[in-house]
Amino acid sequence: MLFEPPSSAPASRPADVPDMLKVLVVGGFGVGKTTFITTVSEIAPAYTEERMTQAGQIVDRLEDVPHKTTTTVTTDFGRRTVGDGLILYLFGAPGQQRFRELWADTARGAAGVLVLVDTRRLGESFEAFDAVEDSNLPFVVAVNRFPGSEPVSDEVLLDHLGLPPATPLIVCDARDLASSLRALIALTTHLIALATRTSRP
Ligand SMILES: Nc1nc2c(ncn2[C@@H]2O[C@H](COP(=O)(O)OP(=O)(O)OP(=O)(O)O)[C@@H](O)[C@H]2O)c(=O)[nH]1
Ligand SMILES: [Mg+2]
Repeated sequence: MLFEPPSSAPASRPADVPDMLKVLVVGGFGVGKTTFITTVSEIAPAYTEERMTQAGQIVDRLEDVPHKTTTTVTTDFGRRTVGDGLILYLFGAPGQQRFRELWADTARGAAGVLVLVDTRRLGESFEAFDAVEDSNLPFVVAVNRFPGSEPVSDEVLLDHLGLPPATPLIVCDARDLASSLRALIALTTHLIALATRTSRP
């Protein structure tokens, strides 16, 4: 793993890092965004799930997520406290191009992004990465492992995604609390490291 975050709390925050941050959880169709926010949220999450219709099958391919019957149509919302009282407000946003108009509003004020990817369907992540890169927000890539996904090295994965080799990357299981918290801690540790670097005289 290229990026090995601490297993528990993020390092203590510099004074100029606020005690609450807005973070985005984004990714392609069915990659596990709603599952992730449901797993980590300490409040009842807010959802915008709608039943999928046959018309949607043209754009949202169900082969790899055959039990899926609903999809997020705007945002999921949850909250998680990590480390020394750092509150993360989590916004789960669809990555597909057709939701792009929502993106500016969803991303406003965000400190960083956790981008979930399914290695069986990397192509479906590209639109989400385009949106994240346009926003210039710092991000960590979280590989959400699904059954049948072939093991792939970090280097190859980042290369396929067209990302620099130093991009922070972590593996998680969005259904598992400890694993998902690790991914959130990876993101906050990354954000704190960036803030520390930029605030250094
Ligand atoms: N095996 C496995 N299945 C998962 C994991 N995360 C989510 N799933 C399953 O994948 C399916 C899709 O998960 P969602 O959380 O709805 O994905 P999403 O990204 O919110 O989907 P959209 O909002 O429709 O784009 C569900 O059936 C989940 O139970 C995971 O880490 N491992
Ligand atoms: Mg969803």
